[in-house]
Amino acid sequence: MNIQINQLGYTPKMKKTALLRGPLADEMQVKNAAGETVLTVPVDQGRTELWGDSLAAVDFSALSMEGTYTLHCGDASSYPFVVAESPYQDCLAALVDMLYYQRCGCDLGPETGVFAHPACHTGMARVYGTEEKVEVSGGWHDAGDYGRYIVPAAKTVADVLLAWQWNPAAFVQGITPVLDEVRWELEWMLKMQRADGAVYHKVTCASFCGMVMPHEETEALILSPVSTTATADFAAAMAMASRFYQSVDAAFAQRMKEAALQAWAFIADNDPILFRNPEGIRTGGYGDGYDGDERLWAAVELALTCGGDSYPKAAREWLAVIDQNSAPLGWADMRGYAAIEGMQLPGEAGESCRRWVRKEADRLLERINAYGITMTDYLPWGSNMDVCNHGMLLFAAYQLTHQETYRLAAEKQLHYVLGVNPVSYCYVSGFGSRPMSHPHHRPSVAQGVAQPGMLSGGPCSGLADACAKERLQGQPAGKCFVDDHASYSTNEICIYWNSPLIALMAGIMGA
Ligand code: 9MR
Ligand code: ZN
Repeated sequence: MNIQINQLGYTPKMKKTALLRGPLADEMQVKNAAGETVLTVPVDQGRTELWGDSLAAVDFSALSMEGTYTLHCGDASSYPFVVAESPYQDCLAALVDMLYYQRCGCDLGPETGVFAHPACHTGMARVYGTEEKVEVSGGWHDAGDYGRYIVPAAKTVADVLLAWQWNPAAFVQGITPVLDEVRWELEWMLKMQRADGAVYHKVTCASFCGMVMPHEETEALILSPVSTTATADFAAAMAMASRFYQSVDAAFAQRMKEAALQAWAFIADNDPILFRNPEGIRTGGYGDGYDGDERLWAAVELALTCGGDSYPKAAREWLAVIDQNSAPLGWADMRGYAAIEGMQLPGEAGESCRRWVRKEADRLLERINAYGITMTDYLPWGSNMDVCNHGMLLFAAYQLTHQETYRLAAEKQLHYVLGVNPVSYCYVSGFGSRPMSHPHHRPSVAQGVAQPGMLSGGPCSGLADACAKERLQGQPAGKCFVDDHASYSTNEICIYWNSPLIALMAGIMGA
């Protein structure tokens, strides 16, 4: 397609911009479902070159009547799209349901269609290097594999809770209410904590299994050693969640707060324990060379949850060191969570976090390219996560300042993942005119159909798998994507790629 639009559409009030490429006529027509032209807009002949495309942006915000439309310019046209009050509602519910589909240790029934399966990974897990067995069933499978890892779990939980905080009304119920779904993960995380407060980094088999359904992976489960990144992330996520569940189930909230304090006591007493796969374990590493940002995030959440003097002091000490830098939101760098959450802290700590969020958002604004995202030359593995993370930060800045520029930039991140990109995909399976359809995701491959509601990792300019190397040689960064399940570096799915999209979408739906 040579006219890119958000394939899920727009609300009547939203700014609407189509991205045109190739030879352009002087005008763009908006046609309704009956094929009648309802609006004609001039096309500015100025062009921007990006990723091998010569682009022109055309504003058709004057279209505000609800309906289904297509755009036309010379020979080029767009996929059909709607203008509607709630164009993202169903997609948001599906993105949350995806977490339910990823449940481990749970009988999935007919509500999941062909993805139904008996409870998986229910055996006891052995602590690496010992004969000790621990019961750690539950949680969500991380991604296209069936591992369960604490570090990305903490990011996922934080994103979904932020989404809920930003706009609870956005969540019409899908399979489960959103807070029940997050609790499924939190209950598993609690099982991953050792008696001394430390938290095991992950529970997986020794290696990734073949493309089979979850209950067919029956190799022994192994708990990998504890790390301070996992323990600090756990402390942060538990402290944060305990505030959200206070009014729902005070006893559960108290359990999480105590678990967070125990985890904090462990990291306070220990130097960094950084994770690397031990001998014989070949599943995802989520390795990270620095745990200061995880400690900072934990300090901020504990300050918010426990109040009093001691934790705010710890948070202030950390803030004094780190707030001069940028504030990314990832699985490896949690400074953005410290910054966004820390905006609620009293006094100078809160001030400094608010400055920090604005500074980060301004840094992102400066980098926005013609396709609307802030990464141009290099797109990392899971770049769609970064796009959504950036959207979240921009949205947080909008909430703080109510400046339109931030909201519009956040919307651009959403439009990009839903269709305004150089490969014309809606990167969410089951949605849009051209959905990503062949994810690197074991249940989808086993059943021969894509599970719905999953965000693809998206372009990875490093061409980090054989399929990508073979198919994408010489492609510009934004086009380094192949909708093939063999391409795990461009087309896997993850709980923590869905989660920032959940937050971004919910935020925008309420803005
Ligand atoms: O999301 C992770 C990405 O940032 C890394 O570059 C990549 C390679 O180490 O690993 C990704 O995480 C994978 C994890 O290790 C195992 N489950 C699937 C994850 C997504 O591909
Ligand atoms: Zn499982």
